[in-house]
Amino acid sequence: MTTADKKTATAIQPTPEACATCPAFNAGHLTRLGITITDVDYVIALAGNPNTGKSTVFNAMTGLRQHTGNWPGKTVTRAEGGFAYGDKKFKLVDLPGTYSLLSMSADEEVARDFILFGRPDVTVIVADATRLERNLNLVLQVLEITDRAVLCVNLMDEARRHNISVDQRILAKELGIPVVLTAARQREGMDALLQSIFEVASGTFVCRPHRVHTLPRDVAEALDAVTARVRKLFPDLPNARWVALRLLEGDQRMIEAVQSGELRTVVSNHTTGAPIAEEVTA
Ligand SMILES: Nc1nc2c(ncn2[C@@H]2O[C@H](COP(=O)(O)OP(=O)(O)OP(=O)(O)O)[C@@H](O)[C@H]2O)c(=O)[nH]1
Ligand SMILES: [Mg+2]
Repeated sequence: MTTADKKTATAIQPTPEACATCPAFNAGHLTRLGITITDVDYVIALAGNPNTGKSTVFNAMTGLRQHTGNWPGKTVTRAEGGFAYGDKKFKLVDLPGTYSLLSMSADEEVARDFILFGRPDVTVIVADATRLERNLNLVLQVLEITDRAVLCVNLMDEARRHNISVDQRILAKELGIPVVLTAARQREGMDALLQSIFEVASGTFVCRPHRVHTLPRDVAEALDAVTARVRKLFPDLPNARWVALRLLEGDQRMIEAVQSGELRTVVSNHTTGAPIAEEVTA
């Protein structure tokens, strides 16, 4: 570890007498690495609707001070920070809020492009427990494109205040991914969230995401054919099927990105880790 690393890393050490089931012991596994994101084992994306607490989770895990506040649209570029948990190092990517992977606004596109083309090892979807139904739209879209996701149902303190209860077990069973209930501002549930991220990233927990398979046969055949052509044009493209689906739907923005080759730039920006605007304060 370099001197700079030591400066940005803050660890909570477990006391020798702590037992493995108590929160103090579990918190001891987390080392906040701040802006130190070299030699990481896994990349974790923080996605979710605007104003659900993504940056609050990011700050709790990295020790950084990404801007938070009680209105949607605060995070407009992606921000990156690090933490260590167990024996692994993680890069955590805080994304702008987005309602849908089909959204068009510039900051939502930043989130969409990273989720689709950034090849995160785990996508954590942070949802608002008081607006769960609306938030599940993005969850289902993300589960269409990745096998490795965790649902973080945040703002549980607000939900309790409004007498809303969330059945974590049924939700996890129906979605096929780990579900963690949190109140990130109070750091409630952060240990369980870290544990789920670790398990999904390391393959200890294998997700079986809920997917809708109702395409008519002719549409499915057309989709296969277009997907094959997209793959041929852009061999490094993750989620070629999703892109093909957009093209078949006549998504003008995607048609232009394919025709102009912009899609290639988006993908190479993510695969080469091209520098992006930093928005974090150590
Ligand atoms: N009561 C409560 N408030 C929370 C919780 N988590 C975050 N907040 C607050 O909710 C507001 C939004 O939090 P942010 O972390 O900025 O949300 P975000 O998802 O990053 O927002 P965008 O970047 O705009 O998408 C802030 O005022 C936080 O302090 C929580 O668990 N309970
Ligand atoms: Mg934010």
